[in-house]
Amino acid sequence: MASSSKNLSQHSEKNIGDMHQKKIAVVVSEWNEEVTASLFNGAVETLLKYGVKRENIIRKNVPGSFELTLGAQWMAERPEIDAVICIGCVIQGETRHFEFICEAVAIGITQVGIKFNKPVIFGVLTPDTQQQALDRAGGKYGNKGNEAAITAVKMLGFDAEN
Ligand code: DLZ
Repeated sequence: MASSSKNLSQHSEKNIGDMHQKKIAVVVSEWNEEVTASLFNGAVETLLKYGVKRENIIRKNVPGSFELTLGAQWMAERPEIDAVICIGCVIQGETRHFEFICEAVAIGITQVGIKFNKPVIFGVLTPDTQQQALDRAGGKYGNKGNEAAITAVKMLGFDAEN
C-alpha cells in the first residue's frame, strides 16, 4: 500500500447503521502515547460524527500494544459492548520485538472478534519511525484513528441497507 495520496483513509458511506444506542469500547495502548492519544481523539471524533453518544464511548488503557488483546477480550465479553476498537503504535526498533508484538496483537484481536462475534478493530500503527506514526495520527496522511472508528461503524452496519 503506497502512501502517495495525502489522506490514506478510504471509505464509502454505505453500510452505516443507526449508532445512537451502540456502546463502543476503545482500548488504548500507553506506549507512544503522543501518537495513541491522537489516534484516540480521531476515533472519538468519528464515532460522535456517526451518532454514537459520548457516554457510550468507554475508554480503557493498557500498558502496551501487546496487552491490547486481553484488554479487547475483557471488553468484548461484556454483553453491553457492541464493538471494540484497539488503538496502538508499535515502532520498529533494533530488535525483533516489533515483529513479535505486531504479529501477536494482529492474531490476538482477530481471535477475540471471532470468539465474541463482535467487531474488534485493528487500529494499530506499525511504522518504522515516530514521524511516520505522527503523519498518520492527525498529520499529513490523515488519522488512522478515524479510520478505525469508521470501520467499527460500518461493521455494525453490516446489515444496513443503504
Ligand atoms: C516493549 C515494547 C517496545 C520495545 N516497543 C513498543 C512499542 O513500540 N509499542 C507498544 O505499544 N509497545 C511496545 N512495547 C511494550 C509491549 O507492547 C508490552 O507492553 C511489553 O512487552 C510487556 O508485555
